[in-house]
Amino acid sequence: MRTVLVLNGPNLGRLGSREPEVYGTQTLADLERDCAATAAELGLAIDFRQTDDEAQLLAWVHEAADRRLPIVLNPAAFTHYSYALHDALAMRTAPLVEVHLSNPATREVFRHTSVVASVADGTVAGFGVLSYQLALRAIAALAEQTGG
Ligand code: CA2
Repeated sequence: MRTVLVLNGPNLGRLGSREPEVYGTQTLADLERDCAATAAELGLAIDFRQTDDEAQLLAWVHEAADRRLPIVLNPAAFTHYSYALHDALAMRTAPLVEVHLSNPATREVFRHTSVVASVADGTVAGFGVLSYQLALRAIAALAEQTGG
């Protein structure tokens, strides 16, 4: 069964504790369960991870490149300024979908820039937990197209 890395950046471990009007009421553990259920429907397995550490996130992106694993990535605030993350993702060897719970385009101006978007196959934003489900569907379709 194809494994998809579902990677989550800084502060997402705090989901469900604050700003429910922006990020919803689900915790990260709820989100992981939801992604696992969607992945199972699609015949995929997920490896779901979260870190507040940029170096750790880069190491996981390198691991994905070495293992040819597709990625669903919520880079959180790194989205907006991490050129190191951009460069690491540019070395990817399998599909990549950027995902956001909120719609950054409707929020503060600093969130309107993504340094990840240009190296991703696509972006899903603004649908809460559904953003992750749609991203997994996109990964399944891309993996099928590319024979992966
Ligand atoms: O909408 C998203 O998924 C974001 O990637 C979330 C990031 C934000 O910096 C991006 O602009 C958009 C922030 C995640 C912070 O997570 C929190 C979780 C619980 C309470 C407060 C923040």
